[in-house]
Amino acid sequence: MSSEPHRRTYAQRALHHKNPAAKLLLETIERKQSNLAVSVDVASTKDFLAIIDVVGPFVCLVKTHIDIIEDFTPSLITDLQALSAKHDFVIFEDRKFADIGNTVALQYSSGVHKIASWSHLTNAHPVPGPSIITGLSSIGLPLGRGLLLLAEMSTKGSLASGSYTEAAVQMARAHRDFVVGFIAQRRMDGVGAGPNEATTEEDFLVLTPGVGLDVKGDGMGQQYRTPREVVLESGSDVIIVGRGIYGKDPSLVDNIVAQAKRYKEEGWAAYLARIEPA
Ligand code: S5P
Repeated sequence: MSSEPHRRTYAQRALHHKNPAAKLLLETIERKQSNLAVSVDVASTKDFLAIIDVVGPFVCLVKTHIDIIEDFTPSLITDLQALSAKHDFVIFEDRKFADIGNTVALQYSSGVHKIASWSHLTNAHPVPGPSIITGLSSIGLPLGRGLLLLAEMSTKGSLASGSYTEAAVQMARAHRDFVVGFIAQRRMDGVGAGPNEATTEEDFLVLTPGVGLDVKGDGMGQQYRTPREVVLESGSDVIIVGRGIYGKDPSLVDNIVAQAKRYKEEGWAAYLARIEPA
């Protein structure tokens, strides 16, 4: 078996992951043969639930921005959890926490959205330093949740590069029980490791946004690469697609299904090519 995580199958990697949320994601990817995550960035509860019900069969994960929803009520969460059970997908609230430990712990556990109570995965900017992980893990770890650090971003001119990215990976390495991987544009294996630091045992998940087959950007700084570039060439584990799937019109169900199938197939073909023996 290869020691490089991205040369192993999702199923092999699931066996060795101790964090329950990471394990669930890897198992779900394998079971559904899908490394596609859909990012559902719409403002109404009706569109939000309708899109998720339609794409559900094709995705391993649904990524939310719960604070975008204009008519939010707690029953939305019950409905989201029912869809997660019906279609077998993991939930990732893309909250991008970025404050001191005490504040993020409150933002994660409390307020209107109570994210920790329903989201298997969430993410944080490493900018405050390791205390952001301490704060979030005090809430999330007892619940079996997992955290992704934003080591890189998909946007033009992103400041998350070079030594910042290396420091993010070092922070993750020091908290492997709770930090299960990265939002990044490529694999982070060995990034920022000292010459004598053994990193062969680590298996961080890499989830990559900025994925599109038809356009290269959105006119607001977003940059798109294809599933093949992301999964095969850059070694990412999950492609995150938003407007590429529902963008034309959230009510065009046939088109959403067609796009979800298309991205699922592209993402899986790129993974199969990646794990092929050299
Ligand atoms: O670097 C990033 C990190 C994230 S989480 N770039 C991103 O685009 N995202 C998120 O992925 C972003 O907040 C949005 O929800 C999604 C991309 O959406 P799309 O419509 O451009 O595919």
